Amino acid sequence: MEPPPRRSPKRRDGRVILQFDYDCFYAQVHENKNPALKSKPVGVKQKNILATCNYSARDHGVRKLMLVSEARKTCPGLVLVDGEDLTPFRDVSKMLFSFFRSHSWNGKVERLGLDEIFMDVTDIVEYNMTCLNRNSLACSFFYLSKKDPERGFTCDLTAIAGCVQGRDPGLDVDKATYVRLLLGSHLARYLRTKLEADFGYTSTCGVSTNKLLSKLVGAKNKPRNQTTLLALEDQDVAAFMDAHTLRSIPGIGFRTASLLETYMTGKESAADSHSFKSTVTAGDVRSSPKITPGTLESILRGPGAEKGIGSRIWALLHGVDPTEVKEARAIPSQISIEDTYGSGLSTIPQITEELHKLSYSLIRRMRIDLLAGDSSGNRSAEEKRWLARPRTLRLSIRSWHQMQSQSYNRSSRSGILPPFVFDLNLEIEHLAERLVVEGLLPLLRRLQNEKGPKWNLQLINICVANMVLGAADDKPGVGRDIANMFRNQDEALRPWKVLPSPDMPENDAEDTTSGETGSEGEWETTANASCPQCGYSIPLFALQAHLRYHDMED
Ligand code: DCP
Ligand code: MG
Ligand code: MG
Repeated sequence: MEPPPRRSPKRRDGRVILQFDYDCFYAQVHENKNPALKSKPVGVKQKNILATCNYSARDHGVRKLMLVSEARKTCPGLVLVDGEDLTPFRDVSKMLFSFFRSHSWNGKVERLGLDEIFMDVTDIVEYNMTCLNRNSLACSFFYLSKKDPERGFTCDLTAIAGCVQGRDPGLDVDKATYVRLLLGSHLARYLRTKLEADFGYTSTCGVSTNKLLSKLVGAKNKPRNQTTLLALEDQDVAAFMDAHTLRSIPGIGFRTASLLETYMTGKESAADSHSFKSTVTAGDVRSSPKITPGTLESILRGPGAEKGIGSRIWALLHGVDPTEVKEARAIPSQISIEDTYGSGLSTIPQITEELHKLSYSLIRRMRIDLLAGDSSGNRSAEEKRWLARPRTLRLSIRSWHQMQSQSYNRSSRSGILPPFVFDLNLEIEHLAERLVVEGLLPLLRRLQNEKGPKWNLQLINICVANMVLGAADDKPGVGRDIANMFRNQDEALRPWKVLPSPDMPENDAEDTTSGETGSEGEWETTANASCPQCGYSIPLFALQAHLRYHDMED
């Protein structure tokens, strides 16, 4: 019988993909709010762990996800700021996403989590290839618009901008892949510099021909830097990939890595992702004669495994990733607002008050995200239009006894969103009050049947979903208004732009989770739980913040 094929998968290197990752993101959000922090080592705390820390703290040996107690010992001068309330991180993330989106021609700008952006800039780069002046590369002009020849920047195209990984064969303007990456590197530098100048955020970027390679290479030089992968031939890509351990390859999760490592070494690997130390490299697996796409398929087969996983992993090991950068969705699929309550909410007046605050934020957010209007804000209420109207209102809660029984699923109830919330002639304050009485309290009562008479709410999330595009509104205008909506979002979120706000204390008043409360001790259990979403083993006290991080990724 024929041996199964071990052919290298086919590479497509016609694209230019940029991957941006903001440096120590949560820490930068705090630093921009309070610039005095910039010169100090800063750790962002969620309960007893550090979600992240700035680079000054990293220079002192502090690491992401370190226990606060350990970080304090490592760096006694560490300034701790609270990271429980994700709202500011989400708002900044959205504002920066709009910045990248506004520079895209093809709309292919994808946000991964809160601090990563993929951008497919192939079309911009190809247009600029047609405009290259080979005789004066050192003073080239990079066009950012086809229509407006003055929109762009000057750059020196005799060399790649930033760091280079791989083998640089030197400039050859006839090598299309090289020229594409060269142009991509200058565009990346321009965008990073502008992001920093306009919004105060530093970032790191990877430049390559697919999402996998740009993400991997971007991590090579951090922070405030960028790296272009020059791997123009199959063997160059293989050489780059080979050094990576399996678990460090995006797209190879804990389950896949652990099954492959067991197969390769013959030893059982750790049962949970936290204690799993990846030692087998992509090169070990790729060059093993017993590995083919077929064998990978049978090793990785099992409950929940996707069909074709063998070929997909085989491709990843070779640095091949055909997945597209998804086009940015103009209309969000849902809008949700939540808060957590460290000491628990137990009475109906307390809960009603919080529901009122959340409803106010939700309606405000709906008006920012879903309303079309001109960016000058001159339109009257009658002239504004809803680009989409959500149909469903959902109330979700998490309460104490759920945490103790280690059942982390939220309880939620949904109903029809009362149409009065779309009334633009009424004040948000008034609409929020009605929404509590007519929409949310009835949903809460339905949840009470399940919970029994006593409340102890740790988290409330209210959400509108099930968007119906411009149904009752002026449909032909919707497409045109989407561009305006992006601008409106930028305007509305501008308050987050690098302005120190002396009247906003470090522990934001809206953040009800940071107070020292009677129930605090109950968080300080040493038990670990496994995250139901990613399998990551995490101390119980940190699980709530970790779950909220996943919620943000949606
Ligand atoms: N985050 C979190 N919990 C995790 C991972 C991340 O809360 N398990 C949050 C905190 C980070 C942000 O997400 O600030 C972005 O994650 P990154 O891994 O990109 O880390 P940073 O941006 O903080 O640092 P780096 O400079 O290494 O990118
Ligand atoms: Mg980051
Ligand atoms: Mg990141």
